Amino acid sequence: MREHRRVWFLTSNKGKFREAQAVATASGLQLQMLAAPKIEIQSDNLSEIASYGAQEAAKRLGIPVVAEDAGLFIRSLNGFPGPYSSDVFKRLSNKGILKLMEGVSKRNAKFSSVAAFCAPSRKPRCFTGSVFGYIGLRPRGVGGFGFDPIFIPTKGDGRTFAQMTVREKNRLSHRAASFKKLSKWLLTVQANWLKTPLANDTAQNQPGCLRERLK
Ligand code: ITT
Repeated sequence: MREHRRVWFLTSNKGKFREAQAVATASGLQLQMLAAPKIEIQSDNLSEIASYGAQEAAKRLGIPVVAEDAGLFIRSLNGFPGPYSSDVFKRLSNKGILKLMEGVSKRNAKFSSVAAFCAPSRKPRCFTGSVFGYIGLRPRGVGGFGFDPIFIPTKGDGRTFAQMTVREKNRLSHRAASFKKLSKWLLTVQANWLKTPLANDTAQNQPGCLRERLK
């Protein structure tokens, strides 16, 4: 039965996948990366974005899928960039965020993650995780991805996420929290879905074919 404890995670973000995979593996669940961006709706709600992405992919692929939406919420910027984090990072990067924060002393921020699971013809199920911290004065570290070099978790030791290993970041992170909950739920409450033949066991469910069906 163990070999069926696997599920596809639809994401184009390798850093995200690495972190989620480490958490899921520790719980006994194997995540497989389906390297395509999730199908996104315009919304200011992470749960809506993650749910839609998972539901739409499960419908098109005919197999259970996990999708995640995450964002950085900066208090002094009224929660910006929040659900728009992906686009904002591409346009402004960390330098742009630090510029917006010039002269701002209250630098509190949080990362949130919503991991959504959806099986075909079912309603999606969401799991949330958050981590509180603050925005540093300059980028530090080369690990992780995205806003990691400027985010310092309150419960850490003063280092940014980018100065931590994946294991260290996973002790504190929003993503570790959401994927821990999702893995536990999948392996207990929804164990039946994991008994279905694995998506990549059949020819039409090789990653290349799955990606084609998402287009
Ligand atoms: P997929 O949609 O393909 O999963 P993505 O990178 O576009 O990948 P999101 O839509 O969830 O993922 O975008 C969230 C963005 O917020 C992400 O691209 C990063 O720039 C940032 N972000 C989210 N979680 C982060 C983390 O743990 N560390 C640093 N930046 C993070």
